[in-house]
Amino acid sequence: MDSGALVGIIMGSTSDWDTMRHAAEILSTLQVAYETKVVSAHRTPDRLYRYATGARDRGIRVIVAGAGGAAHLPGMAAAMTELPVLGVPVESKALSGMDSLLSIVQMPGGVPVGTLAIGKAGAINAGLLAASILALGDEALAGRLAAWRKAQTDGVANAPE
Ligand code: RP5
Repeated sequence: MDSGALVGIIMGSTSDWDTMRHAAEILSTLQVAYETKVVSAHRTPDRLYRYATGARDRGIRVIVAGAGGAAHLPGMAAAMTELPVLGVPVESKALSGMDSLLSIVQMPGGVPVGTLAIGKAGAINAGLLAASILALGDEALAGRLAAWRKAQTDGVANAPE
């Protein structure tokens, strides 16, 4: 079934939403249809299998996957789909997200995950990258993305006060 979503935002736990909502917010701003799901590589492996293997047929074009700690979700999703997978390391309490980052970034050659920064900046940039990928085949979205970037540039002050 095609839900209409082009970006699948998945995360290992509801506790990741405070970070991953930033990816959702930028996609909303750019009028990109997305869906959000909690999909844990460790706690719900069957759900992950169904999600990753079915995403393309449901119309998903990019997966944004956020997880913390032993953050295997993005890599395992990438193992089961040829869709682009963007990984967001969620800032963990114990190791400040370094564990998440290293778990996501060190993929073996042949199974790519585009790994972003730890935390909010990574989630925002994953949303922007997903939009950039989709904009390659969508001129209207490319225009919205260019306008968003221009507004960001225009909003930078010349001096701190
Ligand atoms: C990971 O474990 C999740 O991605 C989350 O970042 C972390 C902690 O999960 P909870 O114990 O808060 O559910 O699987």
